[in-house]
Amino acid sequence: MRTLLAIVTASLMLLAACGGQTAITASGPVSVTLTDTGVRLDQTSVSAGAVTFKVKNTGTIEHELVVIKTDVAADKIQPDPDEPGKMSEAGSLGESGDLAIGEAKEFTLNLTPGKYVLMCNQPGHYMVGMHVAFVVK
Ligand SMILES: [Cu+2]
Repeated sequence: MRTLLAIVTASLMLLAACGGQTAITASGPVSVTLTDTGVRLDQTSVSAGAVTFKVKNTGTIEHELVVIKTDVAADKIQPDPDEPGKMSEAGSLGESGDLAIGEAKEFTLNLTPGKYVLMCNQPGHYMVGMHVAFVVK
């Protein structure tokens, strides 16, 4: 009886250990909500690897999501000298493409550890606040 109890206890501890490990490596999907003045995320950091972004435009005009790997702060991205109202997309790894009002799209990118900025680069949208910092560990 004592042996059986020991086996059960050991099994439970093993299960607990496995559960903990799964939680640490879990990554995404990241839910992204685009409003007319911001980019909202349900999580601001994920583990490196294939990361799926589920993007929804809840605003009243067309928006998009651009994923940029950069050490520049989210509110310090440089303007694009060739396109007034738009920002430099240097370091861009991918984007949703244009999303109509109410439209949802998802896309997956292979992300390496580092700092990222997620932004909307429709003319003028970055300036009103459509950008947010994101971290891949
Ligand atoms: Cu926008």
